[in-house]
Amino acid sequence: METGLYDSIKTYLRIDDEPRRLRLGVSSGMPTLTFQRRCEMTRSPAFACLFAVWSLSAVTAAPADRPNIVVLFADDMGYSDIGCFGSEIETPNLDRLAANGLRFTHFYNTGRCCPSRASLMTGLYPHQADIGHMAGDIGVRGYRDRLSFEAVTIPEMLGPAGYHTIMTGKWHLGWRDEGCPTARGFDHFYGTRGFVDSYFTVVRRTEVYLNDELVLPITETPVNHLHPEREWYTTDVYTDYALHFIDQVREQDDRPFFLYLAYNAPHFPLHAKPEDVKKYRGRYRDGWGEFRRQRYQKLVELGIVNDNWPLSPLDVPEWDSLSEEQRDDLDFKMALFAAIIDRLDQNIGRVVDHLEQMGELDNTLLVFLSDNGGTKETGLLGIKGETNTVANYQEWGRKGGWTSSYGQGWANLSNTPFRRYKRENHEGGTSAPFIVHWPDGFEARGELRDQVAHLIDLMPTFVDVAEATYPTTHAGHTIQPMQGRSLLPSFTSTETVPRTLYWEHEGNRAIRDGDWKLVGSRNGPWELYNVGDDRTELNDLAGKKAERFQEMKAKWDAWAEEVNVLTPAEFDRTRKEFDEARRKRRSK
Ligand SMILES: [Ca+2]
Repeated sequence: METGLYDSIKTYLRIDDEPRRLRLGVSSGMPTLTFQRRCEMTRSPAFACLFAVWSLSAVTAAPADRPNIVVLFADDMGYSDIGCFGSEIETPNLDRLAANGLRFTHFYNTGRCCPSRASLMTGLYPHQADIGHMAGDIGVRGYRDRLSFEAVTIPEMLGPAGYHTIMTGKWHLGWRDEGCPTARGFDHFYGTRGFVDSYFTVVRRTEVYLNDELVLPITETPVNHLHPEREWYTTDVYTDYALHFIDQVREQDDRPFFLYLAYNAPHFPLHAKPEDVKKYRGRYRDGWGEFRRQRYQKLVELGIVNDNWPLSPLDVPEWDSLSEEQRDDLDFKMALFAAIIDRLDQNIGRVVDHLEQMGELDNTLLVFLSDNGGTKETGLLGIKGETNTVANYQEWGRKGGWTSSYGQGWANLSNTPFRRYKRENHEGGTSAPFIVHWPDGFEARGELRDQVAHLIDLMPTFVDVAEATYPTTHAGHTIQPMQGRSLLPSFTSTETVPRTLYWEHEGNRAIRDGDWKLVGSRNGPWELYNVGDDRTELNDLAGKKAERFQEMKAKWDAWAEEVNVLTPAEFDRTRKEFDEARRKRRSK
């Protein structure tokens, strides 16, 4: 990196260490005013322009004992990939959180990166938040390249309630200034506005921002500006900045903070640190079938999976049918994947230790979850599995982009005991391990909760615990109502309440209504399961329960119309027309 840019970032960090907000006329119990002077914090003229108008926002003085809120988000990690959800991968820090908190066994995401992030952030279904597909614009409601302005984000809700708002990691909900994290409520941001396709380098569309300043353009040798002596590795550096921002806001005042730490781990490519890989190399030589059986057994013993739900059949060739060379290669790929999760857990340990040292761990509501299940986007042997092998690891081990992954067999293991994968709406695609830790908030320790829950529930939960108000209007827009329900009652009760949830992504679709689930894959027929009896979706009752089938399909159709779901054919046509129109405009 150029010395000039590095110096300016160091200066930027120093400037940023000063209080960012000036507070005016704080008086107990009365609304008060703050103004932000972000324009003074940057040397970028464009940025200065953008924030040249001081923004006024009402901040309600609130009780001092409201908890900090921390969301730890994993990417492309399956239901059973951590120890407290049945995995052989070592995750002592997450296991400790589970032992001192709760694990939800029926928590759902949307099955894909962008839609899950949109639902989490807004409390809406993805299409309502304009992220029905990925963060790419096709010019119609439901499918834009940034979050809807008829939605508020969690930080836009918590900021006016007096919370500091911090994000580090992968946003993937808008590249442009109007849709970026700082435009959508975050006071502090370090990370990428787009996706992340490399842990060691910065590739196209993964450029790194510190607040609104581009601090790491595309580069093979990114610098960790907080700790230049340490190697830049996403999982580590996202944590470094999260802790930095926490310290920064705590130097300012005692107000609670919201931290959204969106890790890219363990999403491919298989970028792992050598010291972590060492722990796992050679451990997976018994193959995916054996590890699926072991995880299933552990899930049953933990009480997470009911032994009335059989383990779904292996979805890939038997391990023994592979050549010795392939098995060795796949052992190595899974060791890399396990090492990435191990590193993720180590970093979660850093966050927990930091909160503990601050004396704030007990009054922090901390949740951990994943955005979608394990992925088979990668073929049986993983992306470029035939060419990127153990033998030439030095060539691809740090190469960005779609260069390596663990393959469908190990994804089948990640989603144990369920069927199907990321992008799909069967249980393997949409079931997340969900941990809640909040010692001051509830007395239960190490308990399980079987209530059906979804990403849309986080917004109402946080409204509840922050004693905040979910707005009906925001920045001149009417705001859509929250779609979920607060999880707060389930922290202290095992009582289950029937509910109805919906999914759609790329023609994959589902509705869960009580214990019944109607689900279909793109271009495939609807399947009907009683997931109370058969959560692994093995006994399709579509031909036997005609009335229930019709009733649920009608509900899904009505929902799809309400939230502007496009069929795959409509989506393709709309995108083509939009792209053509844009090309014409640009060529004029
Ligand atoms: Ca993902």
